[in-house]
Amino acid sequence: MRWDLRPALRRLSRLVTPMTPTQTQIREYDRRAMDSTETATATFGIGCFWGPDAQFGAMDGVVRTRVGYAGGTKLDPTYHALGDHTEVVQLDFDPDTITYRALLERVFNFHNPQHQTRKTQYQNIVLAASEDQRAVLDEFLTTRGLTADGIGTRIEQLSRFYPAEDYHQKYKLRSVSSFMDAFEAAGYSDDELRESPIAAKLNGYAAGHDVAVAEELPTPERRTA
Ligand code: MHO
Repeated sequence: MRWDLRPALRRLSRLVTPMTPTQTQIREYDRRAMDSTETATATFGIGCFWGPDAQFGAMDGVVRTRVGYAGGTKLDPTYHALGDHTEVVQLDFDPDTITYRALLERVFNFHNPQHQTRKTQYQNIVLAASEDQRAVLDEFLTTRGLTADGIGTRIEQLSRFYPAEDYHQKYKLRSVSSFMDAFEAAGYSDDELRESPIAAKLNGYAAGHDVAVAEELPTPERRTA
């Protein structure tokens, strides 16, 4: 067996040269990102939403992410008064780069559909936003020998998505002060940070995932101070 040294080298190179985007790079990346009128949206829950927010945000074709509560009936849920809702992540994606089906493949690779968690907050759930998504979902399940009624994963229609509190959005990114400083310097509000395409990538990066943006920002402005 041969050892793959690349992950270790990547971690090492991050230690030596941590990526720190400038406020200009942040604004430029977001200005060039695909408009939200051109993206499609996918919503699902696979446990605590911090992880999938970072994991899916890192993926090519995923343009924006936000975490929130859905799947229940309680009006205006909050983290500490969740009612019957579940923690979910919502992705805006470029359907020409990544399909809804490809996202479903990831979702089903990241959880066991034969199992379900007792606690509603962390249940596995796929919330189809349209007839089209439901058709893709049913076809996808069929090819895996599964049916919507025969699995633990909840398969439902998306009714309402409530964005979670700011401190849950881009949770991993929030722990990297150099990133947060850069967004602050760029003048981003909490809402803008939540909806920021570069924030979705940096959140994935902060969580240790591979993100293409790390290579797309090769010309950091040299600090002259
Ligand atoms: N309280 C758990 C999960 C948080 S998640 C947003 C933790 O601290 O890991 O439900």
